[in-house]
Amino acid sequence: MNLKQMAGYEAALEIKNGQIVGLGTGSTTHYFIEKLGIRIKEEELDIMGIPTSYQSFFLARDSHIPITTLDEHDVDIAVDGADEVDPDLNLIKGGGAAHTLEKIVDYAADKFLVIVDDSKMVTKLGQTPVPLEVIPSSSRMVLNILKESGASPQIRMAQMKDGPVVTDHGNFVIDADFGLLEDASKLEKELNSIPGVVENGIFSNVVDMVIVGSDEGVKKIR
Ligand code: ABF
Repeated sequence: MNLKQMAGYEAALEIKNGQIVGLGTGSTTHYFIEKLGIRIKEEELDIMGIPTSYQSFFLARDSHIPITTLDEHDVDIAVDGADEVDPDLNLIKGGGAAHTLEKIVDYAADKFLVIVDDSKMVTKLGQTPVPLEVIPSSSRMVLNILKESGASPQIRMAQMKDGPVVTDHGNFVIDADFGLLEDASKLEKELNSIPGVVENGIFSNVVDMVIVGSDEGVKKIR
């Protein structure tokens, strides 16, 4: 079992019968969703999932997890991946371009559980750029504002470099390198005040537990 799989499978064991579960996006949550589907079938559990992307929607459907929406249900627990986790359990997310809906579902949950391998644990956020989902027509203005603030921003391009990455909501993603973040919570609020920014990938003061897969086994940090 690889480290992401260890974390994902352990998180699936945290889910209780009757819960409404936020289903995160990415390769680590892939294992979580897969295992949750197996548990629902084998233990005949009454659990429903709220996907955070088309990717997790399709995976949940293939895993036979009944699906619901935020319109119909509150979220008991959300399980999601991350690109960076700091010692205070603040996050950078959005490497998968799904952070807007992830943030809506994860922040709505009574309990938010993050699953990562130990390469994601950092002493300070900012080793990777901060992703911002932006309205396409605003992207030049947003780039200018970010540059003026001292960041190095760029529009995320698709792997074939033949066009920008487009989110599930039809928007672009700007990756803004701020260097190491001195005050992640402040930056999270400031970035969302730029016109055209839909949501940024800093998740501060919201995580209840991190499950880390490592060579020494699974660790739970609260
Ligand atoms: C999503 O997937 C993102 O918010 C985060 O950027 C990424 C984590 O990816 P992985 O689990 O594939 O490493 O949760």
